[in-house]
Amino acid sequence: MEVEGKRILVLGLARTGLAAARFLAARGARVVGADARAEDQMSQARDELSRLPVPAACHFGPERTAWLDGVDAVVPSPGVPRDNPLLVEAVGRGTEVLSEIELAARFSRTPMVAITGTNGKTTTTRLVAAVLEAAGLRVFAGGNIGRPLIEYVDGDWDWGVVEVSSFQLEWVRDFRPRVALYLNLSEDHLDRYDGLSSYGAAKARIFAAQQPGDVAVLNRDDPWVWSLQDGLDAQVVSFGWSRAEEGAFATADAIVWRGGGAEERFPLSDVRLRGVHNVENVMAAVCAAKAVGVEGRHIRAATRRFPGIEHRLEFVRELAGARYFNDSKGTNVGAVRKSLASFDSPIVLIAGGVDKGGGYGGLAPLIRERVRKLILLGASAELMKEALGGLTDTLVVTDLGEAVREARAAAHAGDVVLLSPACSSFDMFENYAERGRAFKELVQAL
Ligand code: UMA
Repeated sequence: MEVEGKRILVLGLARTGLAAARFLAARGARVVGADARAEDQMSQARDELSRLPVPAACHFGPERTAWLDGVDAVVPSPGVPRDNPLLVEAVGRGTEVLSEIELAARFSRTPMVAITGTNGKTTTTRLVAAVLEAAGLRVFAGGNIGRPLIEYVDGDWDWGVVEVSSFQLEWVRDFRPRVALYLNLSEDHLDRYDGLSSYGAAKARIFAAQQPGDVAVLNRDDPWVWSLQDGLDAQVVSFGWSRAEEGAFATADAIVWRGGGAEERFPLSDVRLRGVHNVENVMAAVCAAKAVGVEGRHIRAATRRFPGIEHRLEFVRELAGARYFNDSKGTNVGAVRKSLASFDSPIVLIAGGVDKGGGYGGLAPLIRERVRKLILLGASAELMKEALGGLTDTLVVTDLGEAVREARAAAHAGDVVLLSPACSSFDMFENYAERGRAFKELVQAL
């Protein structure tokens, strides 16, 4: 793709937009930056764009279609929905729209393992990167995980491991991961998609540009994901709980890999990650590592060392016999179900935040069975109370500090206190990481 001299509208000026603008300007594009937020909230972005080699024009506030005049292409941030008026207008005018992931793919020569799915993406991405590193490869882990993919295009890498969200995959065409993983699909982001199928289909674009010789890793136990197998050009490799002739499966004490007539075992006693969902993540990582050609001993070594990731079932401390866990990244019902299922002890659960529109009924059996007390906060508190309040002792609180104090009062020795919100954080925090850090500070201060 040639961008020199092209006028490119970068829509959304946070992490992705600023990284894309820097990348494009360094290649001689004339960047136009735009963000729906008011100018007085965007001084940092504006200053940064004014220092580019070719200083960018900027627009702030409510979108105006005139911003598209003379524009050759639009690069929207993941947070910009498809029905944004500028994107609708751009498509109508025949102006190319491409995500930052697509832009990176057009310039990058690094082979990539890409990972999508509703849950487990970050853990699997970090673990695959750790395994590849253990094998002596020069690897980056980027994308939805934090640093935009575009920032890695110029590096000297053997492999890239990229976490990709449905949002990032909405506008890809030539993004061709050599190994692509689709871990699972459950309800999430239904405030942006009109149903599970359109959300799942956005994620399935991870396979769109794959070719024979590439590898598609699918979860055999997820009917929606498994149904994709027939339409793929890549070689399908699968993981799941039941025995299989090819791919990965789990027994009571090991993950077994079968491929090319050979079999290898990875004892579960070597896996530090807790929870059944993490066995699935490790199975997926084994499939990816094998597709890259990594030897079993490196997989075992990296898995043994891998401690898990921050904000995902992260142990914080033990106090008066109760163990406190930060699961701020549990932002949807599917994730919280897996987290609740990971403990045998009674749980004091802190949940709530911004509702994503999928309903909370899926939590009911586990709440009834395992949750001693349910403490709700944030914009979704009343909705969650309606759906789940009758199943256990339930309390609505005004902030996270009160939630933590109430949880301490309710917890018995041997219990687990778990922040696992089933919602996003934007009503009270900048993001899930800030929420998780706030929780940890409050718990440490008890
Ligand atoms: N904006 C507009 N118009 C709109 C919508 C947003 O101008 O219609 C502007 C906002 O005012 C804001 C900017 O766009 O200034 C925000 O863009 P963004 O939300 O895409 O934020 P980034 O900082 O660029 O972060 C994005 C991902 N965010 C989302 O997908 C919402 C980050 O994933 C990702 O780490 C980052 O790119 C780097 O790749 C976060 C996330 O929540 C972790 N992801 C979701 C998830 O994991 O569930 C998908």
